[in-house]
Amino acid sequence: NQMLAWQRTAFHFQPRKNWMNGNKFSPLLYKGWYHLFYQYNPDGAVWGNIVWGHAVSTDLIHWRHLPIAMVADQWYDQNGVWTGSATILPDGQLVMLYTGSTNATVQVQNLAYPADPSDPLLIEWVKYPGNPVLVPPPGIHFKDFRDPTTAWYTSEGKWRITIGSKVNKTGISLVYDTVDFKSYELLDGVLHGVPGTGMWECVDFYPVSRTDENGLDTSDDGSGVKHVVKASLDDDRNDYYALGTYDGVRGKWIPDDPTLDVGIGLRYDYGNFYASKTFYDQEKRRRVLWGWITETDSEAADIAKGWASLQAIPRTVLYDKKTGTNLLQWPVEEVEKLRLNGKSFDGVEVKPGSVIPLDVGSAAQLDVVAEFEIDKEAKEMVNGTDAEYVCSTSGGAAERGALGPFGLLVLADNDQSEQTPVYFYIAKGTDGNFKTSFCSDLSRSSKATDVRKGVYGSTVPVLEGEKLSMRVLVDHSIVESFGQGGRTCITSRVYPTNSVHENARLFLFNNATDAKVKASIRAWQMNSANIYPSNDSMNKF
Ligand code: DQQ
Repeated sequence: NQMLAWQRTAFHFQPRKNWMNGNKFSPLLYKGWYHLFYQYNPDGAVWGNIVWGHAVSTDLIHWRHLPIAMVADQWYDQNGVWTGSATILPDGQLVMLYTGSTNATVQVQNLAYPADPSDPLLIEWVKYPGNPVLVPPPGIHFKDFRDPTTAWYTSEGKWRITIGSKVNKTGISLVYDTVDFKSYELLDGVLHGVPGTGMWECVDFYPVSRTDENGLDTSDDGSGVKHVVKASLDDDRNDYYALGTYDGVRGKWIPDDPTLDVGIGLRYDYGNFYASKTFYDQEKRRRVLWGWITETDSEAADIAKGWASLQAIPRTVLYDKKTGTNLLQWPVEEVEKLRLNGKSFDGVEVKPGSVIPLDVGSAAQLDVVAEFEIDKEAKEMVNGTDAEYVCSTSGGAAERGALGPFGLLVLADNDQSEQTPVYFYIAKGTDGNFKTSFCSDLSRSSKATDVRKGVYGSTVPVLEGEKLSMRVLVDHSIVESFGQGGRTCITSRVYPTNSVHENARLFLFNNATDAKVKASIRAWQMNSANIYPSNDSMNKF
């Protein structure tokens, strides 16, 4: 379908055709290759017939597709080879646990391993003859038991995993210990649970350092460490995380702030970002987060274009030492290799109610870093109000306040009849405190009528003396936005009909009524990533 062809992205990972969803198991680095195994429907552009698609990379940007790694060929995975996680043992051995949906649609956990551990491409997989290794325990519904995590080491010298589930409306994470990945012991109680959050999918559990700039191996523990619990909520299809403390003796985790618990507090991303997973990159000593970006057009459109969904640019994840309340997510540094034709615009004054074009050439593939300083006087003059500004219920970039919105218009055409604003909005409360929101408004992103067009976003912590900053990656039908160094992130799918390819432009805008802002921008066009078919010669890498 010619008309829809441009929606394919240039530097985000996607299969050549058909449906893809979350990561099959945590992506991992094995003998110098990053592996992505993903949920794939070989027969169509909608969910179903799930097998493992497989691709490899040496830099997380350029990929080579490999043959399907595992198909549904056993009674214990006949209805789908679902999400799982890999664990690399101290001797370098790789073990994999994954969820199978059985011939009776019971969710069970299975063990698999590489047929040839010396093959860095991990082409062939073997399923353990004793599968399944875990079935739903008493009290757990047979369809509520899935997505085992990477294992971590306990002080008793065992391996521990957690698996998402629910009891009534309480989302929970069950904990098992094992020594051989074949037999397991269910611990009393749960790692964590939160009432009202429903089924927890793709649970992730990992340490972050409170002191260092590097990521940590999943088994790292100790006083300089905090632990993150993340759950993908099946009910609202968003990924929520919380920071807390892990008690390894009891196998329990406690949130730092119960009002910001898993599923009721922070999200990795306030746009479309689901079923994400992290892994520890032992070579670059970083923790890398991968998320799945869904379509927000209609299923009919997906079938017409013959494919659905992409993977977000992998992000490094760190604890934010400055705020102490959130993670920092940032596109992996390798993406910067794609930058071309850098342009700078320094100290541009953007008056209230104005739009300024930024001449960067065609703007359908961009990496933009922008810094904003808001006029101090306007901030001092403004009156505080009781009303909270909430991106999702606001009037978007068209709703004017004294101190916002201001930011960038991406994927806009010349007259901005199509545009996707990414912006800050500052509001003063009656207590005199300022609160900054970071939002993306899709209401005018497309003239098409069968696409979702909300206003996405959330508040973003801004500390005394900090300028406001954002980074935006634009890739045809994806806009990934990182506010304040990655404290708040928004990934959007947008489906412009006119502001495509050469017609796509970049603008600065300020729709505040009172405040002038001064903006400094660096923008690069982005090269396309190479995503090779599996039968191409390997030396193209
Ligand atoms: N999709 C998988 C499940 C997982 C869900 C099946 C996440 O394993 O819970 O395709 O989207």
